[in-house]
Amino acid sequence: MQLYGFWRSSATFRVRVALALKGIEVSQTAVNLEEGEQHDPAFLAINPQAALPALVIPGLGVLTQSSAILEYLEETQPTPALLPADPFGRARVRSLAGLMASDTHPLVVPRVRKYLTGPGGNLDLTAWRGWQVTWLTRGFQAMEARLAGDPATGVFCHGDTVGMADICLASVMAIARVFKIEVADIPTVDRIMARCDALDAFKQADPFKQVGAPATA
Ligand SMILES: N[C@@H](CCC(=O)N[C@@H](CS)C(=O)NCC(=O)O)C(=O)O
Repeated sequence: MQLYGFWRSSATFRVRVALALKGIEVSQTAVNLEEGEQHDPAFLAINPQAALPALVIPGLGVLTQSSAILEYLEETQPTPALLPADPFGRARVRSLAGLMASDTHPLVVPRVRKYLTGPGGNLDLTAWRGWQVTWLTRGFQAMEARLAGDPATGVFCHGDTVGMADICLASVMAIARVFKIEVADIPTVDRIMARCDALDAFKQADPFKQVGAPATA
């Protein structure tokens, strides 16, 4: 399989972690979002949405959208499981994952920055920073409120096994760290992040360890 990604792409981070947890090896190709390579005709032929990640599966085709890719990996290689066995637990994990990957991350992607700092919004860099801080903070605070005090929360977001919700939480934290944005008073999130940070799969997916990343944070 061939994974198209970028060092600081949060959505690609999710796929990298899932692949590593499941022990699946892929070749990786960098598409430089800073230089607009997602709009190159060669990449648009792979993903007309001009977004990362894209996973090319030989003999089958291209998968885009990190959540669809995670679900595909889960179905084709069920162990270790990234979703719990019971339907309510699975829905809870998908809901937490969606809070991060569907409702928080899309607000800070390059195309939104480009639109809001361009004629669409005329934000200067300070105002853009305020936008990033606002939406990342609200996302993490909502996650904290969901996780804290819920008996279903354990060492990780759902029980004591790492899963899809942890991957999505860590993927948004990864870009918050790249942007150097810290959110205070989210102790449950911080506790779970410390457990994720200690796992090899998350260490390997660290944006700063990817090809093309700057040497230091
Ligand atoms: N919902 C998509 C998000 C895809 C997405 O927006 N990816 C970002 C990188 S994390 C991207 O390629 N952005 C390009 C742009 O905004 O121009 C997913 O989870 O795969």
